[in-house]
Amino acid sequence: MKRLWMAMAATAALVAGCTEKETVDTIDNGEMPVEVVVEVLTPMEVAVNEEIALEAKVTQGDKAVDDATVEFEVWESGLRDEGEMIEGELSADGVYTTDYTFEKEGVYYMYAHTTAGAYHVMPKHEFIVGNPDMSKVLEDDSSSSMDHMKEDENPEEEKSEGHH
Ligand SMILES: [Cu+2]
Repeated sequence: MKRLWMAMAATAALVAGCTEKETVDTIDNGEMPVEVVVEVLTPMEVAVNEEIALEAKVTQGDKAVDDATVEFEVWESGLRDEGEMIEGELSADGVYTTDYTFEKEGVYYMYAHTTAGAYHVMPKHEFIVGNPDMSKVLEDDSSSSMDHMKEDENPEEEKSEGHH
């Protein structure tokens, strides 16, 4: 079981889904738009009952993006319906932050829903909070879709994320 979680953790930081808007940019200007990249800076292993910073850095090419909107969606594995959505504030060049405290040990997931211009990018991140009993962690079957997006047309793609 532990090994499975480690494998999942390795893929968790990768960018997932939500690419439908990117095509908008290619119309008319004839050049390939520069991709927006969102990197979650918060470590995967965090302490329980300790205030930490949820943090993501937004760049486009070699430029920091300071006018993006970053919403951190955080939920305990298997309990996405009970998750919360917190907007990050610009705290440094291209870096969006909010304080957060995990009050219970467990495995958690986060999407850093990031909108920058015509782009929507939402990297997924996994947290191991404290020392959870892995045998009691619920499986997380949430997809990369959310209500502001259409359903994933290709659910298989999400499962294989990280294997390219
Ligand atoms: Cu999103």
